[in-house]
Amino acid sequence: MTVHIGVIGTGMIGQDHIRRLTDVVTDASVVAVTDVDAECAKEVASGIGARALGTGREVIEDPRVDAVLVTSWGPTHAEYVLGAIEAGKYVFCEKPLATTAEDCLRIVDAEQAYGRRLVQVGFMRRYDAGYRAMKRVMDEGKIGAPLIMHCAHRNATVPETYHSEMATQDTVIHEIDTVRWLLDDEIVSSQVLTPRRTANRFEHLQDPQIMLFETAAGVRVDVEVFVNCQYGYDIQCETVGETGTVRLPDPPGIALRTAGAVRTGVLQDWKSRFTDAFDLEFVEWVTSVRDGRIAGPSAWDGYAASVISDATVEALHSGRIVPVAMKARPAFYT
Ligand code: NAD
Ligand code: ISE
Repeated sequence: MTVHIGVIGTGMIGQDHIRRLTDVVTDASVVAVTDVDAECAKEVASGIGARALGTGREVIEDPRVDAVLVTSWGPTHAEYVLGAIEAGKYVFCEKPLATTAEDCLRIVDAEQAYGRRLVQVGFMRRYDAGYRAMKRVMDEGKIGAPLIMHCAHRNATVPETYHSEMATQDTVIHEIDTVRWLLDDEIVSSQVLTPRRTANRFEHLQDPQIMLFETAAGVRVDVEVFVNCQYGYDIQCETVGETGTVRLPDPPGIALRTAGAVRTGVLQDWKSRFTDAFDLEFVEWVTSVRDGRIAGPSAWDGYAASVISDATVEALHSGRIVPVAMKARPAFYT
């Protein structure tokens, strides 16, 4: 059975996901798209033989659409995800699920009222081969109980529109989800340290930042976020356990030996670093929609990431350790 998908938001990642749904995933077909930039939507639609519709609501309500992909700007996500739930349709929403914890909770409540899972959130690192291998080793107890995690999230540069809060809301939100998933534990407090700022940044930005999380089990996690590191896109993660450590592998690359040196390239952006993860994320999502059994990152994971992100932004502003005020997880999401 082919899963017919409607896409809301045909910008950068929307176009990338449409390409993978068209060229990589079998049994999926993008049949309708929309964007507030109608010309862009038309152009994308004509490239794949889909219909360009006027609004997100029209896409959700289109009877040919089995499942909705939301890749518009963050503040518009909640309206579309809630609309899809109301229509009883599966919905994949790029991160963030919503830009406020309150809206995330409305989605969680609406999904529970509907009675089964419809929502998946785009935390694609859970589909990365390296992270999956790390999780396997940790789940098998090969390093004993986890005690400490060290993470780094480095981007080569960011535009002037990027502000200090986005280091958490847009960037470290991926580590927030990955840490919760790898440890199968909850983050209970957050602190932000602000080192000397790089000269290679726009004036308003605190860059780099160091985030310190504590989990319910007492694991301490440090995340360095450095979004103007200049040299490339670099994601690091290591767990220290009672009897060993496990580290995320670097992406494979050739080692070029020449002129008295060994050189290995560093990828330049998240798109190339996580291509395979994004591909697998959509292969698995389409299969789960076809089978009526959504299993990827849930609306609850979207809510949890949002609450932890809020605590971290508060910690940045206050300089204090901020407790995470999260509701109890409903049985629906266990
Ligand atoms: P973008 O600006 O390139 O594209 C967003 C598109 O949404 C634009 O074309 C815009 O016109 C359209 N849009 C805005 N409001 C709309 C509305 N109400 N209805 C329909 N269309 C609307 O942005 P992007 O980089 O593609 O990011 C989109 C989303 O994907 C963001 O939430 C972002 O955080 C997320 N994202 C996730 C990852 C990841 O690694 N998982 C990477 C990049 C972006
Ligand atoms: C971007 O929005 C993403 O989601 C990328 O995965 C992340 O690495 C980058 O820092 C964000 O800006």
